[in-house]
Amino acid sequence: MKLFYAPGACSMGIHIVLEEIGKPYELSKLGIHGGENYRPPFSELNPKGKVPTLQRDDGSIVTEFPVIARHLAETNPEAGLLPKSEEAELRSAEAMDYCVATIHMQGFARQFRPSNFSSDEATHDKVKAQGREMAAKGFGIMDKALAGKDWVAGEYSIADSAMFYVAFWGKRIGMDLPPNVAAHLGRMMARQAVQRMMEQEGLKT
Ligand SMILES: N[C@@H](CCC(=O)N[C@@H](CS)C(=O)NCC(=O)O)C(=O)O
Repeated sequence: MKLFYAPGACSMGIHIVLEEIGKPYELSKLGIHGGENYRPPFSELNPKGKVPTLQRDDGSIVTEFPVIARHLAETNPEAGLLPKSEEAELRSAEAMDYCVATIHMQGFARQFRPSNFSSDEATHDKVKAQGREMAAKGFGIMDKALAGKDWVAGEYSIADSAMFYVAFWGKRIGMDLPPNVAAHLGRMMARQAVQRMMEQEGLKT
């Protein structure tokens, strides 16, 4: 099993899942800012040019954060990364999808890569501001979902890794995280799997 990642990118969440599972795996670092992800050999493995990318032991490739996270949790049931009740599993999937597809891909993507949303450079500040607003709204929604809970779905699950990376980004760019989201980030930072991921990716809090 090999994870293609970029330090501090959304692949952090899958890196955490692999550390929680605790079985041996390889890491392969990609320079996504220099475009290594769009050049061979990586582009031949994953033409989408994105991290996280998981290469399984038979050489096959799995992409898309929620799909990789779910696949790892399902194939390693002893790690207990999927909630036991059907309702909690539904809430875990719902939260993970919202963190990845909305908070990340709509909110943060506008802030980090405004040129993907508008080719007119004059509008980029506006695009970034709109992205910040979307991410803030997303944190507000997740704050309510986390009320009275330690973890997104009640018990710890793969959704917490997705919540972690968007909140980590929010803090890093100076956004005010609402209290339940900030407390969740603190709980995640205290987990050994997260600390190992941070150390391996060379990240500081
Ligand atoms: N839909 C993908 C999104 C992955 C994604 O956007 N990854 C970013 C890093 S956070 C990336 O690889 N960016 C490189 C690029 O777009 O050039 C997923 O869920 O895995």
